[in-house]
Amino acid sequence: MREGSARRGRPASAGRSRGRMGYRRLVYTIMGVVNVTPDSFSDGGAFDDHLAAIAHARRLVSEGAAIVDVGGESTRPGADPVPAAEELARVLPVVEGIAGLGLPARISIDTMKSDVAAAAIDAGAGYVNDVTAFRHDPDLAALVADREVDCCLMHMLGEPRTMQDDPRYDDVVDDIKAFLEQRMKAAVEAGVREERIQLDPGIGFGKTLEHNLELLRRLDELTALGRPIVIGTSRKSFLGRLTGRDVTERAHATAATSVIAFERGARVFRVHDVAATADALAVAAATFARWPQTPTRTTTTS
Ligand code: HH2
Repeated sequence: MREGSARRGRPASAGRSRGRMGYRRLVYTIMGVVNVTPDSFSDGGAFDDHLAAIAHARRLVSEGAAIVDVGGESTRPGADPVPAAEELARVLPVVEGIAGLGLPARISIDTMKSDVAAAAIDAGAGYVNDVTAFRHDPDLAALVADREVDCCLMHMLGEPRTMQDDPRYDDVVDDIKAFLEQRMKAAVEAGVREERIQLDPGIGFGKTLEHNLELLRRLDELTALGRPIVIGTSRKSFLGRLTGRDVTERAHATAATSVIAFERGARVFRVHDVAATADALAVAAATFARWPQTPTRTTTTS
């Protein structure tokens, strides 16, 4: 997948079509989160009704998401694994429903299991977001290669149940960079084309507050890997520690980290609060990337 159009409400693919201005420069992509789980850390239970999840995806796209990331297994610290059949029962009707809407956005399946990813791809997903970077299920790499879909390989230290138990690194950025490089190499060896791969340092996945901040501060070092960097700070606990805010009140802090990450080279932003981050990135892109923004809608307050 290429990076998405900077224009709000436009999908990544909008950047590929020739319009009046010719090919648009591709600046960033917002990936909106659709969790179909009872226990996700910030929105667990909010969208476990399939119709509510589908409607939520529609709303995220109207707010500027070019990808919707559908997940059926929480990876919050301490989470227990979910059997594939249960995960499939959660996500498949939602992927089918979103695909049926014909939204101007791509569907991502957030899973570490090849059976779940295969069914989601059959139903219309074109992107596999694996928080284990193909370590949990090596068949997932071959599936991504065979089906010629895009993927995100993320860093996680350990596994969700234990990852926040005293995480340590020699140098958090160097260690994660080496990990991502090695996982990218493994994916390519399994047949995944390099241009299909995006990389994510895994904010909050086996990281202390200081690790997360160090990663944000030095994110530009990961761009040397030559692939788009995905960043997922949305509503995470380190933002709660910094602001004192409850999990559903972290949209502003998320937008702030998205701007920092954009300035340091991140190009895909996985967020729950799409509207807030879309506004923040519109301003950031105009400032840092000299990308003039024309809003696709205007709002007034009476
Ligand atoms: N974070 C979460 C889940 N998937 N994928 C990528 N690529 N990057 C991330 O940072 C990331 C991710 C955790 O957030 P959420 O889905 O809201 O929570 P939960 O795992 O509890 O469902």
